Amino acid sequence: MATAKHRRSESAATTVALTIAGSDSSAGAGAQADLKTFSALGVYGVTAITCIVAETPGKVSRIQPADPEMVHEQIELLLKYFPVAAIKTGLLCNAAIVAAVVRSLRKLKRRQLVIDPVMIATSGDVLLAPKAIEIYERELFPLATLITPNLDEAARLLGDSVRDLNEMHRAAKILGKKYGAGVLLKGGHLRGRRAIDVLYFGNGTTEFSAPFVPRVKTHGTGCTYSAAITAELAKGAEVGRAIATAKRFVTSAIRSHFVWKSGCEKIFALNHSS
Ligand code: PXL
Repeated sequence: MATAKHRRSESAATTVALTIAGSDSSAGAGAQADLKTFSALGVYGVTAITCIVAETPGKVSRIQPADPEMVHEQIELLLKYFPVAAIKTGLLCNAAIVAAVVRSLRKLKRRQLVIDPVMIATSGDVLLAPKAIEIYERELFPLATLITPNLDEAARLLGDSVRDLNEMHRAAKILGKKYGAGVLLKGGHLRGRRAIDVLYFGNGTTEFSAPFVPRVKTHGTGCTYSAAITAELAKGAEVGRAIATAKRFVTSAIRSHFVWKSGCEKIFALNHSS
């Protein structure tokens, strides 16, 4: 007969997701946002930290990359000891770290991998060394289940701007075919009445739409969205369903945001527990 102690430990086993991301001191983006999102969606999160970012929601002050071997070791250890069901990457900082991540992920047989190609913060700060983008394109993107660029990142990858919904469909398809992966192109930055994203997956495109929440200076929405997709994939959802649930989650986190007064400014943060 199972003892109470045994029953407790068995029921505590839960779905695990891994984020490979930077640490954001203000905790609205990066690994902190990913962990809060995983928890809110009932998934246990583990982390491989790629860099430490000293920042407040409006301003990146300093970035210190981790040693690439240290990034590699965190990932290897976690994959060896935890039943990781899905993985996401966030800010990978430089070419050597992207290469270290590829080295670990390439050898996984079954892979649910969401890549948020973080290059530029919402504040406009450049977060990724240009040489790293080459390795992303050549080695990391082809391993992905889903890549989640925003319009600026898609423009950088295409070498051409993406200005409206029609162009978003076209761009998602071109990038998806180019990298052999699903692409969720996020249109939030188009600033219409609705925030519309376009998914290219399988052989066609689908739209995901939610009301645009105005007057919130968001920070960490991309991280939160891709973490929520990762959590849902980890729990077994298929890609379209995972995105629909994640879109509702991020919209609600924006709508129920926190705001503080800081000198003459306001600082905003997403509410991940909404
Ligand atoms: O939102 C992009 C982002 C991702 N990861 C980390 C960050 C930021 C933005 O500032 O600091 C660690």
